[in-house]
Order: sequence, then C-alpha cells, then structure tokens
Amino acid sequence: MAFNWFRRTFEQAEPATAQEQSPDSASKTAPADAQPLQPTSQPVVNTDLLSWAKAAYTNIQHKQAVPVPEAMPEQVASETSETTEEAHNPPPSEAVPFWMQSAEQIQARVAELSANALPEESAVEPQPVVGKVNKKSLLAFDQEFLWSAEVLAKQGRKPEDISAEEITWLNRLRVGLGKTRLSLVNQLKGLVGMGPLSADAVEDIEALLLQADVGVQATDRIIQTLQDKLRAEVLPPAEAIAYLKQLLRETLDAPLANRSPYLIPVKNQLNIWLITGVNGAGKTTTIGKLARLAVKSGYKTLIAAADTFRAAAVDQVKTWGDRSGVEVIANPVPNADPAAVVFDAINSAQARGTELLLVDTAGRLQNKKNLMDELSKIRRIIDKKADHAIVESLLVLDATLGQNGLRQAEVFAQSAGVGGIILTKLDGTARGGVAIAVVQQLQLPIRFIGAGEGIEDMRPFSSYEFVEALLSG
Ligand SMILES: Nc1nc2c(ncn2[C@@H]2O[C@H](COP(=O)(O)OP(=O)(O)OP(=O)(O)O)[C@@H](O)[C@H]2O)c(=O)[nH]1
Ligand SMILES: [Mg+2]
Repeated sequence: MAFNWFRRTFEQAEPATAQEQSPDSASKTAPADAQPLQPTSQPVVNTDLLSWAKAAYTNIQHKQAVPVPEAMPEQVASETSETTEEAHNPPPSEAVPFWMQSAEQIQARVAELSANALPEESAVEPQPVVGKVNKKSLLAFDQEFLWSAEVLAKQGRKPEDISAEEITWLNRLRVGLGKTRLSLVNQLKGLVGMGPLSADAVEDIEALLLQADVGVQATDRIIQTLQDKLRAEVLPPAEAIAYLKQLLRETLDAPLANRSPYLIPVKNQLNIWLITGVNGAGKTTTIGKLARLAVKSGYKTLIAAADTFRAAAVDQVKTWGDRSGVEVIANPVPNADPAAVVFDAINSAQARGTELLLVDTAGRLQNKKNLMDELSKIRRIIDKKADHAIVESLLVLDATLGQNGLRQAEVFAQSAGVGGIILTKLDGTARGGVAIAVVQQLQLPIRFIGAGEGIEDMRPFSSYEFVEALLSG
C-alpha cells in the first residue's frame, strides 16, 4: 500500500476512483470539486489524545515492519475502546492540550508513557518481521511525536491512516517556523485575553504581525476582526489565540472557495504542472521534490527541462531526475527553444501514459518581457498540444524575500495563468507570516511548502498544520 502524499491517505497502487474518471476531471484546469482530501470530519475534541498517539505509533511501527511488544496491542486496544466510550460520553471540560501544560506535566506524561506503554528499546532492537528495518526512520515516542499526533488527531485523522513521514514533516515545519513562533506566541498571550484590546495592545499586536511578515493589509484585517470579537466577548488568552488561529486559517483558505484543499494529480490522466518563478526561488529543487512525492505516491512521472537559458540548468534538473528516479526530457542543443522541449515532453508523456509532467522553466532571460513572453508561449503550446490534460501553473516564491518577493510575484501571477503558489525556504531566515501576506495579496492558494534543501523537504500545504506550527506555544 502506497501513501499518496497528495491525498494524505494510504491507497492501493491504482485507485482510479469514479470521481477521478468523471468528465469533469478532463477539463483544462484542476477540477474545482476534486475529492476533498483535507479531513472534513469534525476536529477531535475531548478525545484521549494520548491513546490516539499510542495507536498511531503502534500502527507506524507495524507499517515499518517492526514488531510491537506483545503487551502493546492489548493495552492500546483497551485504551482505544475507552476513547470510543469517551467520545460518546464526553467529559464536561476540554482536556488541556499538550502544549498548554507545564513543562513538568508534559515531561511526567512522556516519562510515564515511555515507562509503561512503549519501551523504547523494543522499538529499536527487535527482530524485523518482514523485510529490512531502517533504524534511522524509527520515530521516538517523545514530545515532538505527541505534538504532531495532536495536530493530526484534531483534524479528524485516524491513527491507522498516519504515515511516519507525516509526523517527521510536521516536526520539521515546526522547527522551520520556530523563530517566528517563539517571538509571536508568548507576546501575543500577554496581549490578548483581557477584554477589548487597548490602543497600546492593538499597536503591539500590529507590530508583532508586521514583524512576522504578515503584511499591512492582512494585519489590518486580522486586528479589526479580533477587536470586534473581543469587544463582543471576553475571552481568556488561550481562547483569544484559538480565535486568532481561526482567522489566519480563514485567510489562508479564502482563495480555495469550493475547491479541494489539496492539489492532487488525477490518476490515469495527463496532468501538467508548469513551475514558474524568479531565478533562485527554488523551481528546480521543487521539481525534484515534487517528482519524488509523485513517484512515492504511485504516479507515472516525467520532467521537461524547459529552462534552456542557463547553461547548467539542464544538468541540474537531470540530477534531480536521477535522485527522484524520474526521466528528464531535454534538448542537448544550447539555447534550444523551451516551447519545443515542452512539445517533445508532451509527446513522450502521451506515448507513455505519463500521469504527471513537471515542467521546469527559466527564472531569468535577457529581460522581464522576454521571460513573460516565453512563459506565455509555453502555456499556449501546452493548451494546444495537450488539450485533454489537466494543467496547473504554479508560482514558486522564496519565503525569505518577504514583501519584496511578493512584488515580483505579482508580475508572474499575471502571465502563464498562475493558479497556485509553492512557498519555499521556510526553514531559513523566513518569517512564516509571509504565507498570510502572499495569499491575501495574490488571492491565490498555497499548494505546497518547502522547508529545506533535501528531496523530502516539501509537502502539500495545510492551513491547519501551518497555523498550528506557527502559533502553538
Ligand atoms: N534552505 C532552503 N533552500 C532551498 C529550498 N528550496 C530551494 N533551496 C535552495 O535555493 C537555491 C536555488 O534553488 P533552485 O532550485 O536552483 O532555484 P531556481 O528557481 O530553479 O533557480 P533558477 O534556475 O536560477 O531560476 C538552491 O541553493 C537550493 O538548494 C528550501 O526549501 N530551503
Ligand atoms: Mg532552476
């Protein structure tokens, strides 16, 4: 069973659902009503998150072919059934989330778990049941695991449907956004939660959000809405922060309207993703990471090397093709016509039954007009030559550029019919609030985020997970 990273679920190799084969999905752009992937069920409140985390951990161990200590399944099974009971008869007050507990409480809890439920030695040492066990990929049942588990559980995910990489990725994202988070959360907690915001508090929150790169427009809107809420209702700090999180999620999801929260290539059809953006934004790296995700998720994938301007660009994308195990269609002639490369790649894709064709493009030409003309030409060739393909134009943005990157993006967004954003370099000096500014200003959804230079360092964007990683204390 492969984990489909675009859907965030485990599935058989060739799922091809009825919906995927519906006439809608043959349209030129990604279907607006694609199967919803982000969990739509009600967030798990009052659920015993600890039991959930233990069940998820056990499942991950099974999937990694690591035998679980004999006592464990029963223990988890009995505790899971308690959870079910609790779900029917919820306790009167909501359990305090992990991150709101004191450090001692958390440590005591983790120590208790380590001692009673999941002896770490047995997770590392036992003989594998099937195949070879990669010890490096084994997760520890620690505070980081619990945090990721809570984020997944609260989205209504089931413990049996969680992959180890989801846990690892969430932690990587949280670490990537760490700097922004730490300066935001503690100060915000001190400012909200005392009734309507004073003029000073408004100014302070405004400064915090602007420093986090949220941008002027989004900051004004958020503060206004927050103030309205706090005037109408006195909220304690934790609830005021929860409301702020909700506002941020709503801003991030606004451009989705009724569209699927995730961008998923449709199986058994040709999907073409045109990757554009200024030079150095991370397009080629993104192609490599997406190719990797696509192969892991069971899609027949191909790359078109349509950046023919820079001499080394073709070799660079070929290296990423090798790393991800995806063939690259390129023209060895220097300065070959990129539109002709795309034409050849579509031919190959059609002949081979490729499901996802990723097109790398140049970030710089002799001048900006030439570049925009070239991108428009590539787009026209795709629309003409692959008129049954599902085409998506994605703009790669370097998060470390903050507001400057946004101005450049506006020019790109007008060419090549950009339908979504890929935000890269969230691991570096980037201030995470830029994601909110990007969405607010461009009115385009973020589809993927990159947080690192490695091949595994990119995942589909989830507003819930992003906001949790940005604002959990
Ligand atoms: N830290 C970090 N670095 C990244 C990330 N994505 C890309 N990079 C780095 O950014 C630099 C530029 O990446 P490329 O993929 O070559 O960018 P490009 O947009 O293809 O650039 P051109 O082909 O020149 O237009 C490289 O050094 C990458 O390793 C990321 O998520 N995090
Ligand atoms: Mg490149």
